Amino acid sequence: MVADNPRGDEARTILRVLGGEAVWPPPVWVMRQAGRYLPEYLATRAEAGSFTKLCYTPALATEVTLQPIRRYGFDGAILFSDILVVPDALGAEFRLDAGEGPRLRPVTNRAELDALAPGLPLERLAPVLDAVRRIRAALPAETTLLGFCGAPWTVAAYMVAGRGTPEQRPALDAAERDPGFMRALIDLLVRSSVDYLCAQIEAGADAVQIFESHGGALPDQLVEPLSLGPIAAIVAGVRTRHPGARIIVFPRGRADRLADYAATGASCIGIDQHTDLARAVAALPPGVASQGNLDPEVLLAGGEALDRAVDAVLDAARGRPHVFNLGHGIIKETPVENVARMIARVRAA
Ligand code: 1CP
Repeated sequence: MVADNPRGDEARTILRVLGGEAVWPPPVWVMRQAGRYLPEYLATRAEAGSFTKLCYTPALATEVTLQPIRRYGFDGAILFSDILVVPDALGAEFRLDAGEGPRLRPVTNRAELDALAPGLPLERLAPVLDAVRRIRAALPAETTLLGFCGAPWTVAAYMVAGRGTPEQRPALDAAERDPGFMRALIDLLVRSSVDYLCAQIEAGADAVQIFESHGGALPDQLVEPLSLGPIAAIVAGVRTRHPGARIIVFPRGRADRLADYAATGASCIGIDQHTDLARAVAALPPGVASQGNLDPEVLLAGGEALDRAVDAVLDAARGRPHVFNLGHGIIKETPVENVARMIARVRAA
C-alpha cells in the first residue's frame, strides 16, 4: 500500500478520520503532547535557554516534536511552535520569560496596528517551515503531521492585551470602543493565517488545526463577526490553494455553537471537556469528524477514574469519525505513565 502511495495518506489514520471515515479504534494524539510533563522536553528546553529559541531553531523544534512520538507512538505529531509566532512575525515581539506567561508589544489602536507589517512576512517564519519539512521527513509514514495557527480572535486577544488575560477584557473593550480597528486587526490575522497555513501544508503538514481557545469569552452577538466569519474565511482561503485541505477547528468554550463551527467548512470539530460528547456529536453533520473531550484533570489523576473516562469518550464516539484527544492541553504535572495507560486503553477498544 505504502509503495503505491509514497505520501502514505492511506496509512495515516488521523487523515482518514478527517476525511469522514469512522476508523476504529480511533487514532490518538494529545494537545500540548510535546511539553512540560515530559522530562526529555524539559531537558531540551533547559539546553535551548528560551522558548522562542526552541520555536525558531529547526533542529530543536524537530526534536521536541518527535519526543512524544518516540515515547508513545501517537498517531499524530503536532508541530512544536506557538500561535504567537504570527504576531511576532508581524512585528509584535513575542517573548516568554521564565515563570511568566507570553508577552507581546500591545496593539490597541489603529496607529499601533499600522506599525505592523501589512501582511505576513513569511520569510520570518522560514525556520518554522524548515522544521515542518524536517519533521515530516523524520516521522513514520503512518503518523499524521499537524500544523496549526490560532484563530484570529484568540490571537487578537493576546495582541491587544500584550499578554494572556482571564476574560479577554482588553480585546472585548477594544471591539466595543473601536469596531473598525478590531475588524482591521482580525482581517490582517485572517490573511496572515491563510498564508501561514498554506505554507505549512506546502512544507509537509498533512492537516492543520485552528485553535479558538478563547472563543468562550465572546458574547453571543460577537461570535459570528469575530470568530465564525474569520474562521470560515481562513478555511475558504486555504482551500482555494489546497482544495482537499483537512482542517480541524477547536472552538473551546462554544458548545452552544458547534453546528455553526461545522458550517465554517471544518473537516473536524474539537470538543472541550465541559461539553457532553454524545450531545456534541449529535449536533455535527455526519461527515464532520469530532476530536477530543477527555478531561485533562482525569488524565492527571489516572487509575480507574481514567479508564472509565476513556471508555465514556469511546462509547460516545463509537461508529463515527473521531480523533481521540483531550478537551484541552495536557497538564504539566501529569505522570508520564498515565498517558501510556490512556493510549493502551484506546488501542484495545
Ligand atoms: O516550556 C514552556 O514553558 C512553554 C509553554 C508553552 C508550550 C509548550 C507555550 C507558551 N507554548 C507551547 C507550545 C504550544 N502552544 C503548542 C505546541 C504543540 C503541542 O504540543 O500542542 C501549541 C499548539 C500551542 C498553541 C497555543 N499557545 C495556544 C492554543 C492552545 C491552547 O492551549 O489553548 C495558546 C492559547 C497559546 C498561548 C500560550 N503560549 C504559551 C502559553 C503558556 C500560552 C497560554 C498563556 C495564557 O493564556 O496565559
